[in-house]
Amino acid sequence: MALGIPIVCSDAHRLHEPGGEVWVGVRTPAVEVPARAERIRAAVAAAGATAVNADTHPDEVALRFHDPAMVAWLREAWERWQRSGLTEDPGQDRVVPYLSPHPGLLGPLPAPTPVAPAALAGRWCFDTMTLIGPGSWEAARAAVDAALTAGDLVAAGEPAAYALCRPPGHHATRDAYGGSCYLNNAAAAAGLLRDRLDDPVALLDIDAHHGNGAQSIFWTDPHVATGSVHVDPGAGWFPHFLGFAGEVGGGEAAGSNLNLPLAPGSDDGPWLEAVAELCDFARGAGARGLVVALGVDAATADPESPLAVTAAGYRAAGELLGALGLPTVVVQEGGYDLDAIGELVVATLEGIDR
Ligand code: SP5
Ligand code: ZN
Repeated sequence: MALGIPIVCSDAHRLHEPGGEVWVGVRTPAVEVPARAERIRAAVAAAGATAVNADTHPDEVALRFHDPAMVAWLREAWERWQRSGLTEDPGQDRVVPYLSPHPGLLGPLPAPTPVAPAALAGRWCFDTMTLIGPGSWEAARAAVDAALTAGDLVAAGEPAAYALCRPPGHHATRDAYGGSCYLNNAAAAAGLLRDRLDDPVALLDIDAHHGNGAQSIFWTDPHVATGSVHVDPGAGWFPHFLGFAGEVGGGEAAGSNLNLPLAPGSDDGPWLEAVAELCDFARGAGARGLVVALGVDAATADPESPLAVTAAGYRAAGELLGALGLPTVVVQEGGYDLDAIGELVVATLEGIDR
């Protein structure tokens, strides 16, 4: 039977060619490449999904969860980088930071906005792996449109919709980008559902890495319950500084964030127990709508994580999430094993669609 969940895409993702990632000072090949979205798109099309083009949404809706100064930087970064001559001397063809306003550097002083593009990159980017090139902004902005278009479909009565977002978004916070993410696509979808359906909504992140962006954006927001299952940052995994079980949300939203870190090597058993716990958490929060941040990098052969989830595991996760019976927007996050990601996404969506 054909996959009944519509898939929202934008060809603008192709404009974003990270061109590499700087890891421990070495420029290594990019893993967040255009072929990812092309492979997923081919697989969902083969599964019979109806494709919908992303509609442009106004900035007030698409960028509401981000600091306007960071957005201004993302929009202008490539142009300013080029104009400052850095592409010629020293010959860096992507925007990369070289220093950051480390809390230990600033002490009690606020971070001023620097003028040098290389310093601005460090002001807004929290790692060295998230490069900006000529079409990165257009692609990142279009990825938010894809998430919002999927949200529109669900708000209009579609039981579930899938946004094939690229670049991904779940590591982007209100005022920092990183982890191959620039704008938080899933947060935008959660904001739309929160406005158009009844409160509260749940945002559950099953990417192999902690969904630090939504955790941070909704930290004190009791209307969006956030949960994430991921490889334990305490065992040495990205994002290293966040994703621990003790992070539960703040202020009147205390208890509205749930982190479920797993040991490296965890397979379907513990991972699905954690997904079931996330579903119980969403039920307990009284969620009326659901956003799933779907990274398929927890899969066993993925080069970016040590989790060992199978395609059957992803299908079962889809069934658990679908059994919540909530209007659901699925947003693509990570997943880097090009030969597997199409099948993994289809398995998850078929599980939800059951
Ligand atoms: C969206 C998403 O899944 N972002 C994940 C970013 C995590 N990247 C961590 C990379 C750590 C270094 N890996 C070595 C790769 C060398 N190219
Ligand atoms: Zn990931």
